[in-house]
Amino acid sequence: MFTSERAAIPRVAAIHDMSGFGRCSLTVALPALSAMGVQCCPLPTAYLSAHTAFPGFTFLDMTGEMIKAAEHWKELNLRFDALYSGFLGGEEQIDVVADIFDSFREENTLVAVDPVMGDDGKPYKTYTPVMCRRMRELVEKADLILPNITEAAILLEKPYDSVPVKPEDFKPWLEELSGDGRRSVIITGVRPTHCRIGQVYYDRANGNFGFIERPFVNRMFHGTGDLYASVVVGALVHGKPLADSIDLAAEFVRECCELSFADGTSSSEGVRFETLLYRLKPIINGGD
Ligand code: PXL
Repeated sequence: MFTSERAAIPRVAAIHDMSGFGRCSLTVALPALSAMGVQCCPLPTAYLSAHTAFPGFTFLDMTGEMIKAAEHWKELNLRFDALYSGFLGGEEQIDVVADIFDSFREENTLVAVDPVMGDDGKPYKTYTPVMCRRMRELVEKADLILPNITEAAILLEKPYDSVPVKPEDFKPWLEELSGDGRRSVIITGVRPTHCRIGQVYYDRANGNFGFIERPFVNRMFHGTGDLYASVVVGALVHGKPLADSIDLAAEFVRECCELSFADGTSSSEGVRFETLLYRLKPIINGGD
């Protein structure tokens, strides 16, 4: 008979879509977390032939299977160090994911919500206004959220053209998104100048606000937010502080973007991270 104790290595439930082509969501979360020495248990929200930026993508909603899989995980008494959600397949999945958080959360479980909804000031094709509004229910349950600037504006119901440029001007946004300091917040895609890109953050563990930046590689690649969030979650479940986890993820994503830009990978294909995956584990083992 199978009994589930805490795993020997950190274990993460990853609740995202599986897109067959375009390197995003589970196709980046799985390899990144595995490379970091973290067991990643996927709970697919939808299967798409390719992500939503490809015209004609197929879409299979997995809500029914998610409910059954979560019930089975409960019967197995599975325990997770982190519950990590991303792109959802439809409105009722907000309730399904909220229930999963409620039933699997333990005292030291990290609930990380990447409130995937859109980019460049626009929601993704499958996201309805109701889904975007209800994403706040998941945010309320999170210990950490990682919106990009578009998603931060949607969550705060602010127009996209009111997104700050200067990192210090994000402080009220971070404060509001943190729910009075209850959760940590990382806002990605902050562009203080057109040749820099970074993340502003609030760390609830110590009350710190910060900004971590890198040179901007001159192309936006799909799925970099998913890769970035996965590395942050992987570092956090290894016990790294938030600021160090952000720095590690920023550096890894920058390297992937640089390589992909140099070899002419198109923005919709996502970054060519495969050849650089080996870098994740030594960074973790190296401590700082
Ligand atoms: O990277 C975010 C994302 C995740 N999943 C799907 C997407 C996108 C962005 O376009 O289409 C299916």
